[in-house]
Amino acid sequence: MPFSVKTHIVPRPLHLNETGGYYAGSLIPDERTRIVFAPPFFAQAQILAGYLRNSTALPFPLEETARAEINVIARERLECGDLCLLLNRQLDREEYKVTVGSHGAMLEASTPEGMAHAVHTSLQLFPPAIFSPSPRVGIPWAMSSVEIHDRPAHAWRGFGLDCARHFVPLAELERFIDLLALHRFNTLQLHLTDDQGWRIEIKAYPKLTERGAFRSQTRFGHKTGKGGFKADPQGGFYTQEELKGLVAYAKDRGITLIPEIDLPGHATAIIAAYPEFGSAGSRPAEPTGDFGILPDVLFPTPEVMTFIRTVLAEVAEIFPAPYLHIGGDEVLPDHWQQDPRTPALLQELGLSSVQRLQPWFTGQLHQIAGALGKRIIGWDEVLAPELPTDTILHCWRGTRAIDRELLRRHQTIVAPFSHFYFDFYQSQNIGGEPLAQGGCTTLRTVYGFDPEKAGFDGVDVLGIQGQLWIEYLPTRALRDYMAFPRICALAEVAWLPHAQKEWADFRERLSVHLRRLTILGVNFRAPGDGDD
Ligand code: TNX
Repeated sequence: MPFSVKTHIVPRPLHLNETGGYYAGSLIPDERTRIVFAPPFFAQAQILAGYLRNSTALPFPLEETARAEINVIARERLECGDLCLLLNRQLDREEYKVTVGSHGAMLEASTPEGMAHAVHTSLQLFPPAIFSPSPRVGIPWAMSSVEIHDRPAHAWRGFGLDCARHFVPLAELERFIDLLALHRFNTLQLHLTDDQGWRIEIKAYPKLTERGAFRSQTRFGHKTGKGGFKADPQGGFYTQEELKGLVAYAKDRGITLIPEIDLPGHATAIIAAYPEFGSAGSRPAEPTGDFGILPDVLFPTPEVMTFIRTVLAEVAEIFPAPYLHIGGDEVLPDHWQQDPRTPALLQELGLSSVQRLQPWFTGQLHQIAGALGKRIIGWDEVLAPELPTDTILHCWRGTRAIDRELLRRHQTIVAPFSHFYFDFYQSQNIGGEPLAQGGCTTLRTVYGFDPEKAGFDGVDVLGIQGQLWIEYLPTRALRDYMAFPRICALAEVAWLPHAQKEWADFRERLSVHLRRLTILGVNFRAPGDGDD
């Protein structure tokens, strides 16, 4: 028996017609089934073949077709029993179609990004075991017959991963990209620097990683609770070559990597490496193993501005995305206030108070990034009357904390902690849960997010983003547990128009989807009955 004739795709495609099912014309691949691809889609054909070969042990030879355009070869190819990845120039960048019948499967897109979505949706038309990394026997490898025509509601479907509080190994980043691609996200923001570690090689400033990437101790438990510090020598960083490889890996899967260099606060690791860049009061011996908001902040001397210009130029070389995320969150003015150089600096810059220093700083970052051909993204604390209007705001505190009039001047990424921070508990019943940041954001809370009700009506919303901060998540297993299945719900919030979401339908599809995640080795939290 086939596992099901119903499809269980997450996130749900916008238009899906279940035209048959296993007995009514599904595609049953065999030794002769080929993956035929139009030239732009070689990478996506390889990704598809990789999954299919691993689990089925069938050969799935790749064959490039010279006649790439859908209208020339579609029908003829479909009759061959092949899986065909074809160019359809009529579709938008992320729009795609999938048509499956007993005589073949046709995937259509106009760009590699669109084709990546077509591939990841198509894989979900097979039994969940298709995601097995090793051959499985006794599975009916049928692909459900469907007609899908799909496109996302939001242009920016992002996820922000903290790689600074702990070092996240490169292989885990690749796997995380695979999982985001499976859920048709298109953006991964890497939080590469913070008080606890600097994770990106910068050739002009080698001490950033020699000293700034390693620490000797880490807090256990919450600051407010019993806890304390334990000896915990750890750290690590990514070389520029590794990151360039990761950019290419993500691109083939339809995902753009956005680097975040958090400035001018969250700077303990920088100041540990280069003490002369700090303000009065900041002399950390190493990146901190503590969490929370720390007072270490850069002091904008000419040397520091040169440092920032050089760092951002190296970063911009690695990441081709048109954006640089410059952080800007949680900057305490205390050390600026205490620094004897501050009064002269304020006078020189014509600033009325130390409070105007961060807006001035953001303006400098805007200029530096602009000269590199990039737009800046900043956390919502950078919002100020003098903020250049092409700055993208990354709203994490919710619109109540923000001046709505000012917000309307900017393109915005919607990322409120109340719904999209996956370091929060996912159950009211925290007794059985691993230590988390606090708060509670259940699967249902994530799924129910409505941008209009959250105060983003009238705001130029670019899209949606979730975040995983990893202060309390030192292992991959814990990171999986907090990220999944909330990422599945987030994916659907980002992909479908709000009115098209249906909680009961999502939960039903999710039950099958969780079998896929199990086979992929994801340590997700099994959703409970009562608390989600
Ligand atoms: C706030 S969100 C932060 C992070 C923390 C997070 C913990 C933001 C811009 N700053 O540095 O990790 O809260 O939930």
